Amino acid sequence: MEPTRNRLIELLETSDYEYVSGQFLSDKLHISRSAIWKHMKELEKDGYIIEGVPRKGYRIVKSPDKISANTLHWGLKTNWLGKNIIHKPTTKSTQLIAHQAAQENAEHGTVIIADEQTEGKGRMERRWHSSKHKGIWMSIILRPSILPSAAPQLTLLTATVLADVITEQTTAEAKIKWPNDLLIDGKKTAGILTEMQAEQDRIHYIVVGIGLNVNQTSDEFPGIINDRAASLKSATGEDQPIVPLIQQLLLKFERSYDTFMHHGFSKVQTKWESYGYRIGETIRIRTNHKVLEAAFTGVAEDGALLIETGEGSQKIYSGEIEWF
Ligand code: BTX
Repeated sequence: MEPTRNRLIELLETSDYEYVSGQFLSDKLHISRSAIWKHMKELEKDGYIIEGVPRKGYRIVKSPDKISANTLHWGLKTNWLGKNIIHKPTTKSTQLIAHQAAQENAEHGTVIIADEQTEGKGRMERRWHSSKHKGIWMSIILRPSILPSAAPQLTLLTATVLADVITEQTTAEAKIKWPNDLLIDGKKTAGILTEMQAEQDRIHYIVVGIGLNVNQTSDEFPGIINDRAASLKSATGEDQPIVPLIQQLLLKFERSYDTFMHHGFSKVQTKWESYGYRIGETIRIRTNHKVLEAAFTGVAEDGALLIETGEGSQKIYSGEIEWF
């Protein structure tokens, strides 16, 4: 990110669409007025519409709905998340870049985001379709001082953040299907991939990958997932501006993460359960050695699925669930 340009955007933003004089900007930024003008031209390349009026100054008329480190920083209200943003127009997978950056000591809260991924990753080597400009494809680097065994809690936390953002920013109703599918009207709208580098009792870093379908129309998904996938647009019929959505997601994530680090998991757990898909219903679970029929009652601290059978409460860590 260009620090001067970012500061320039901040100064223009605090003026709340009023004109800011070239002299004021040049005093604040310690650069000449012609340098200010050059920065304005660069911002226009980023998609900003800027009005410059002699003797009045400059004002931002419209900020672009195009992802870049600048557009994301403008109006981002977080304290630590996304202070460092790496934006790629196209990449294989933001997870790969995040791992590389984390190994090169990228700071806690670094965000890697792409317009398009050519080899987006799901869990267990599955693919995640990430078409150009149609969704939020991003990875967050975190360095929490928690035990590796608590890492699944962060995945559950991320799911609740996504559910909150979808519910608050759109007319759609989000549900979380265990473990981490975000559904709208029963169709997968977002996925989360959490990966970490850790020793037995210490996490070096965690990469939380978030894929959220935003502006695909229902016929834009590949054939095999067409009837099982949704986007915010396909669910609501409305185009969603992507930059404010990312900013909201980052802000909510930061708040929820801070609460989690200071006060523990219980809030996340309650929230997860309030969004839980078919919670309270009877499910059939096929594990390695048996098939169980039980009531799905919630999630445990370690991310396990909680069920209630005739013999009491049980935790399930992996298995195929059939919903009736
Ligand atoms: P998952 O394993 O739960 O879901 C993958 C499955 O979901 C696929 O096998 C396919 O059936 C279906 N699917 C694939 N693409 C989509 C899509 N766009 N919408 C709905 N369903 C789909 C979920 O894995 C974890 C996804 C994380 C994606 C993020 S994007 C940023 C980061 N970078 C990266 O490479 N992955 C993460």
